[in-house]
Amino acid sequence: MNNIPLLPRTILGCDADYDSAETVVFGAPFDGTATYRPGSRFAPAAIRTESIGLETYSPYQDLDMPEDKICDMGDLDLPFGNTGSALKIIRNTAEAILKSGKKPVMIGGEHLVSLPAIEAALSLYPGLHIIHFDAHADLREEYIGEQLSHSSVMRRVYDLTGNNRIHQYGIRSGTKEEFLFAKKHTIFHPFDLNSIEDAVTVLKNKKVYLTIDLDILDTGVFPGTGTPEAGGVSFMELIKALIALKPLQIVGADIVELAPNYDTSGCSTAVACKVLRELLLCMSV
Ligand SMILES: [Mn+2]
Repeated sequence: MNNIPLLPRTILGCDADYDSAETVVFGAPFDGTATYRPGSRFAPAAIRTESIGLETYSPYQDLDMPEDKICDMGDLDLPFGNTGSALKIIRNTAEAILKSGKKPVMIGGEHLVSLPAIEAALSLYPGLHIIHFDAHADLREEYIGEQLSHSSVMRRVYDLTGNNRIHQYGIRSGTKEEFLFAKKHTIFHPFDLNSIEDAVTVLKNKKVYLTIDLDILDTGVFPGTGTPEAGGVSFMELIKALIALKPLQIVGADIVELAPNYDTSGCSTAVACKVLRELLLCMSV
């Protein structure tokens, strides 16, 4: 049947086939360890739908989304009640994408989904550094006895990388112990993105994984999230920081913690979708 108009089924029109793609987008709709308000499991589907309304052209980068470089795999089917199994599925997916020479871009989900994706990237690139945008330090040793929690995700990454391999930006919430830990063990840039050029300088010629917890944004810009924290960065500050990172060798990335149903205006989902477009353009064009 010809000439029947159909809406795109893929995010931002990313309909390259897997074999020819350089970047592979997939959703990880899991929110099983959310410490406060769950709902980020609905983010990948919401972003995919929202992307129908977003231009594929970025005036910030003067670039159009490429038609032949990005594949949208769809969303993983994850068992919400079994954190270990869910993380294993994500790890296997990210590892398969990386091993085929492609860059995974994951849409969470809560922030714990970043752990298996980073594990997969570390298995291929042992010297990997991590850039972490977030309102929260995520450096708790455990949360109510659980070591696998979205509030512990960067501590678990630290267990794998050791000192000075996690570059944290925008952090404005955590325990006193987490802030002390960060000052001692991570490369810590609290509150804002003003010193993003430091990461660009330090990480030149190194492999980098970028994890973006969208709650780094101010609550006025991005209220649709599980653990909102006032005092965040603006949308343009985030976009400028992403563009600043473009010279780096980013081997994988994620955006996490959109919980679309807490912002009934839909604006948070629109913001997330636009951040994703700029991220994909930075990584693929
Ligand atoms: Mn956070």
